Amino acid sequence: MQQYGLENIRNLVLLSHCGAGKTSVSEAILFTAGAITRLGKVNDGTTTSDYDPGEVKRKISLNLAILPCQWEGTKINLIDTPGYADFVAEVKAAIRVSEGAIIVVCAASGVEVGSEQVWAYSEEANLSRLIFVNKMDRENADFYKTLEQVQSKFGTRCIPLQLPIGAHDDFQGIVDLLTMKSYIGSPIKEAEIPSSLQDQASSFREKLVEAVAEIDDRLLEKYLNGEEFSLEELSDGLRQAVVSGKVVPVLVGSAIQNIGITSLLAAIHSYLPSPKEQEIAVIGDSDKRETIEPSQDAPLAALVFKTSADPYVGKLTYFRVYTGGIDSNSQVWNATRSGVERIGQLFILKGKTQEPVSQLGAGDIGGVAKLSLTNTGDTLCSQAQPVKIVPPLFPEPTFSEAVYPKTKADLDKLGAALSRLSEEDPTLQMHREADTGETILSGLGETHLEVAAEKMLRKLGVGVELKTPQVPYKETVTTSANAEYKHKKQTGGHGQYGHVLLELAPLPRGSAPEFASKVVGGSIPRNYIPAVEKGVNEALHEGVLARYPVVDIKTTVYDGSYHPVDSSEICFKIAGAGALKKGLSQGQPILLEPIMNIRVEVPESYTGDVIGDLNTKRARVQGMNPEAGNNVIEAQVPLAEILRYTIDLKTMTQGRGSYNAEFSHYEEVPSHIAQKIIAERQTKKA
Ligand SMILES: Nc1nc2c(ncn2[C@@H]2O[C@H](COP(=O)(O)OP(=O)(O)O)[C@@H](O)[C@H]2O)c(=O)[nH]1
Ligand SMILES: [Mg+2]
Repeated sequence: MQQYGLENIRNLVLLSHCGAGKTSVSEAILFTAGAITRLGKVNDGTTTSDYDPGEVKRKISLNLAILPCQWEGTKINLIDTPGYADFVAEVKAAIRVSEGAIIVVCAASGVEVGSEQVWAYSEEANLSRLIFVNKMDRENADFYKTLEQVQSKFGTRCIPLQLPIGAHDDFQGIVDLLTMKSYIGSPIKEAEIPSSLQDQASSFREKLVEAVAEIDDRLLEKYLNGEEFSLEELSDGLRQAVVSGKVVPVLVGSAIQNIGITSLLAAIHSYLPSPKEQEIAVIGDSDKRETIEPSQDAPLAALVFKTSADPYVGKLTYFRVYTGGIDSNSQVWNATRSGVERIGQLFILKGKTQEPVSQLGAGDIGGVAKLSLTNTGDTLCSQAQPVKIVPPLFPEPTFSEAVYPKTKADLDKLGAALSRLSEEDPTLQMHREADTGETILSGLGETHLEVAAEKMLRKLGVGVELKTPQVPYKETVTTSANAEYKHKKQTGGHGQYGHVLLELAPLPRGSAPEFASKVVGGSIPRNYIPAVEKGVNEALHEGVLARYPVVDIKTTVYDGSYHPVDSSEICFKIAGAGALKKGLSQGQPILLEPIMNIRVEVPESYTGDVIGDLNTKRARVQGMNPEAGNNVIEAQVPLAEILRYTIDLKTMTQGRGSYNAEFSHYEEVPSHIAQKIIAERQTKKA
């Protein structure tokens, strides 16, 4: 197995809106580099990247995929990512372990919202970038219109390195503005620039040269003196400009026709940085951000960026080595969890296949099966020199559904299956809602949870149905009330007797339940009072309106009577519960609902729509503040109104909005809505 030096590796992520062609471009790159012998197609489910049955079925990527290939002695680890926003965790993880990115833009659809989003992520992560304008063979493809969009949305540092020759049915190849040659067809043939394109090529080359000249004083001086750059000077200057992020070259081609891909590979190899050129962000003492230098000779530091349940090897851990190396069948230190981890066989990952290797060196990406301690985000290192690499940051789940197992067998396996899933996907979380008894699965959207449910069935054999979660309504009383209940039975032999008088009083919202005894003169013997309390507490679990738990209430037992022979604890428990139910009915009961504090962040232009929509959801808007180019709207809104807000907001803002919500307090449900809820509960019970 050949080990690559740090400077002979490229880790790069493919990013774009869903459908721009990331998976097709990565397939074409693998094919062109000779890593695969057949060019697969997304529509046939035959690509190296989209191998998961869920991906084949939907014809979209759901997971990141590691796709290594070699080009001129350099190992290129492509990381294909999903474009669909529900799977952004995969994008975040891939970005974290890459030095460079290819932003794929469709020549017909232009820059779509998903591409703006991932552009912002790559900006945040400071990735060196290339833009690939794909699908030049498509009917409405327009390179220059797309370029205008690219420059207006991503800035004028996006400068063409190539121009297309022809378009649509007649797309033939590209003009390279550095070499000033044409590269036609697939397999590629070098030719002169067509005469019709010569003027355009010269003028675009001039812009490129000017941008490169600005990268360093020596070049600038030469440029200002009107001297020509050599090809080497240009190429070195461009590399410097791309690595530092000052220039983002725009390339063009067609993944489906495999045109422009050789030049794309060459650009990846020539212009994108190697792991040697990126400092490693680590977490120092007292959580301070620090950096360390990439090095092959230093002790091991590797970051785990993904964990998956592989159908053949089981739990599969994806890691990127930053310093040193890692060996098969060794021991490493997990600095995040402070424990020793046993490493078995190491693999190079290539889509769904794993190729065993004995060692992986700094800069490279690999996998290992069946780690016991380690999870996504952890750092593996040497115990003598522990380090913690900054892990990927994942968004918090915002969309929840209740999970109902289909059969008794499914129920038994549910807990284990859900924890496997959330281990695999950091944006999936589950919890049991004590108030409703439901198991709640939370993620980033409807498709995300749907895919999780499918995965649970396919990989773990657990069938579930997903439903909108129940709202944990509660009940309380609004006035004080006195109630009496006598439990008395005479059924031959020993009778039953318990008699209780209670006073119920409302407490402020959010109070702890209170119980007191004011019984005097032993009308109820002291040893029966706990039984009364137990009866009351059990009865509080189900109110009289709609069987929701009763809260914010003080119960005082103040009188009663007993029978020396027939009374027992159970009799007083029954009497306590009975008196409480009666008291609740007399206390003008109401229904309470959870109110959430919601914080919605949207671009300025959507503010009106979002506030209008919040108003239809019974929200009280409390503030609006501009923040980092967006508007932040703060409001209080009933939980019942925002159970599917993730989807509503996505539709309203084309995915540009985000929000989070947390519980604030309980409030009375307006009576016309309460009536509906009560009626629904009654029909459900019937
Ligand atoms: N005409 C044409 N179609 C393409 C090209 N690249 C991708 N496609 C199609 O566009 C769709 C989405 O491609 P895919 O690679 O899955 O995009 P991704 O979501 O960015 O990974 C598929 O139907 C592809 O066949 C291209 O260069 N030309
Ligand atoms: Mg894809």
